[in-house]
Amino acid sequence: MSMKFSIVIPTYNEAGGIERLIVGLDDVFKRNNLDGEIIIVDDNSPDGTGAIVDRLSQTHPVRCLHRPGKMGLSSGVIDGWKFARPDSEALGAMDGDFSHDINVLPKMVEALESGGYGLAIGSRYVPGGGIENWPLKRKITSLVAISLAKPLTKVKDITSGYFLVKRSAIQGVDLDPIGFKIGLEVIAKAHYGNVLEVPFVFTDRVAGESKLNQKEIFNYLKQLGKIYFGKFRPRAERLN
Ligand SMILES: Nc1nc2c(ncn2[C@@H]2O[C@H](COP(=O)(O)OP(=O)(O)OP(=O)(O)O)[C@@H](O)[C@H]2O)c(=O)[nH]1
Ligand SMILES: [Mg+2]
Repeated sequence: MSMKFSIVIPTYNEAGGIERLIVGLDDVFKRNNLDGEIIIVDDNSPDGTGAIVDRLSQTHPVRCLHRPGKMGLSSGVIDGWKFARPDSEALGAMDGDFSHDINVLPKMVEALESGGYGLAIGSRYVPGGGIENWPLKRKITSLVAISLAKPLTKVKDITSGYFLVKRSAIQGVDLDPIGFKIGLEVIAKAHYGNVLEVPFVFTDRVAGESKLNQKEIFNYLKQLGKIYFGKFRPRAERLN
C-alpha cells in the first residue's frame, strides 16, 4: 500500500458526473494499490450532488463535507483538508468536472512517496501536458495569468488546481482562501522543498458555463498582489 493521502474535490452542481468520477478514482486507487481517501466538499448544491456522495460513501472510499451554501472553491479545499483523516500524510485538490486526468494521480503519489518531492502538480505547461477544447481567448488569459506569477517560482503551471502536497509542508502555513487559485497559495507559501510537475492534458467541461469572469480575474490579481507584498516587505516586519 502507498502512503495515505486525501484528495479534496469541491463541488457545486456536479451531479451529472460525480458518481462516475468517484467510481473512476476508486478504480485507479485499486489498480495502483493506493491508500487514497476522497473528500467531497459540497456547498449544498441545488442539483443534489451531496446526496449522491453520501450514498456512495457506504461503498466507496469517499466522505462528504456539507457546507450550507456556496462559499468558494479555495475555502472548500482548505475546509476539506481539515476534514480529511488525520493520518493522511499527503493532501490534494482536484476539480469535480473531469478536467483533471485521474490517471496521473498515481505518478503524483509516487513522487511524494519517493521522498524526493514535497509537492506534485498536475501540469499543462510541461512537455506532454496541454489543453483541449479551450478557446483562444481563454488560452491567452491563462498565459497572461501565469506570466504575472513568473517571478515567484520556477513552477510552470502555477494556476493548476490539481496537486498533491505533503501535509507537513502546509502545517502552520497561513493559506488565504481568496478566489479560485488555492494551488498558487500552496506554491507560493508552503514548505515543500522540491516540486515535480506531472504532465496531463486538461479537458474542459463540455457542458455548463465557465466561471472565469471578471470577478475571478480581479480576485486573482488581488491574490497575486498580497503574495508579492508578503514576499517582498522588509524582513524585520516579517519576523513579528
Ligand atoms: N464547494 C464548492 N465548489 C465549487 C465552488 N465553485 C466551484 N466549485 C467546484 O470547483 C471545481 C472547479 O470549478 P469549475 O467550475 O470547473 O471552474 P473552472 O474550471 O475554472 O470553470 P469551468 O470552465 O466552468 O470548468 C468544480 O468541481 C466545481 O464544482 C464553490 O463555491 N463551492
Ligand atoms: Mg472546470
